[in-house]
Amino acid sequence: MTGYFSDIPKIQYEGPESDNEFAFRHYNPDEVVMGKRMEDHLRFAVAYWHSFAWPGGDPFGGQTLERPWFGETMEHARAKADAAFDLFEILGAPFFCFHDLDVRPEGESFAKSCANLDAIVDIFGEKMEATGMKLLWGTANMFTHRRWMSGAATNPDPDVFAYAGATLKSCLDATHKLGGANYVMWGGREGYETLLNTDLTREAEQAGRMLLSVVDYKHKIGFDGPILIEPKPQEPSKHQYDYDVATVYGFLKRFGLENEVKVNIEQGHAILAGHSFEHELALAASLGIFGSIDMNRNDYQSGWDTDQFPNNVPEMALAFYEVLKVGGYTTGGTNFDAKIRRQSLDPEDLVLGHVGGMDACARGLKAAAAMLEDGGLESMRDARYAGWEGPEAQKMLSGEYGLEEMAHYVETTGLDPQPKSGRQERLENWVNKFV
Ligand code: XLS
Ligand code: NI
Ligand code: NI
Repeated sequence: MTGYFSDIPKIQYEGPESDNEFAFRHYNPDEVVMGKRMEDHLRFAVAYWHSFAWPGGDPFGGQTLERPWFGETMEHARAKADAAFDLFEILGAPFFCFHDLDVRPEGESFAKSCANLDAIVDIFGEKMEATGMKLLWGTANMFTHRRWMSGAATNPDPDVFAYAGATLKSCLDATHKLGGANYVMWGGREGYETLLNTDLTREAEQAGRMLLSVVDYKHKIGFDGPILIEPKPQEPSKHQYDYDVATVYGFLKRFGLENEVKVNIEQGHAILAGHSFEHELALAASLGIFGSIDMNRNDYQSGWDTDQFPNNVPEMALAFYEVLKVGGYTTGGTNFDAKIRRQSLDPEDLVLGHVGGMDACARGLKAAAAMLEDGGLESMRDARYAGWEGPEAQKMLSGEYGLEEMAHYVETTGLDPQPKSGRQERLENWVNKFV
């Protein structure tokens, strides 16, 4: 331990009865759930930006958090890396995620910025080797600096498009070098404030072209993790192009990338889009594009992306139910794209935010596994669709019966469909047995 977290012990599992706040009550990495260790199910990741780079600002005030590694020099960046790996060790989270801007100071030129990134990547490499930490994903910050104010790939200025391409290359290289399991692209400022100055058709073509180039380059360097797009409906732009899972899928189809690119689904973004989290997970699974999760909620009253640690176990249970149903993560994981509140000043707050989130996920996972093992929900759902096994139903599905054949079938049999209960309350009660 290098200092900042030195008073905080490594967090161990002590069971649900423990009174120790610096212990897990539910997350027990070695416990086997549905044939797999919890650690391998959940694949927790710590997000570098919120935990180490965020100063605690909001639209009404600046920095509240004081960290010895805050500053724009390489020395600060190295101190930040030391603190980050200390926190990873305390938590026993096996993965982390970062943007280029989180980990290195911006240089005076693009080349200097890249050199700074390379130097930090070397340090990460050594620390990962020494600790066994892994990179869940890397990504490029193409939204903070003023050059990105009108978008990156969707910018009206081709010079910014070029700068975005160069930035993506540097971050893909860094992610590849560190053995990253995925590469994430959240839309950042790919969207618009007003249609009055925006050409939707061009901007979509630009975004598609850039994504094709990313996929090309990924294959060229032999990066075998998936590219993940992270949907979000608004913020920072009034309208974000990657609105939700369905919109992203349509975009991928349009450019023939639906087998190359998957999604990173963030709980809070799902809610902002007017969906439930489990809806977005289930839809991605059904479309074959489920990749990974950003496990951070919003405040339900405030209506913006507050990026809080998860603490609602029934919500986690329904989410992990969808994850288990699709067979669990492959390359993905549970990234806490979450920040503590701006009044949470102490190193303990940062640790305990993660501990609580990990425990909420673990409880949710266990409940989800119990629900799946019981099988009640699946059999009740199957029963609801059982009629489709019949021979006429099969003919309608296969297309053998068109409208005329259906009319003939209804007329000759005198068919008179009787409504059946959707049983929602019974199903909700059933779920409540497990959470
Ligand atoms: C912002 C996004 C961002 C991505 C990474 O709302 O969640 O943090 O996860 O660029
Ligand atoms: Ni996110
Ligand atoms: Ni977000």
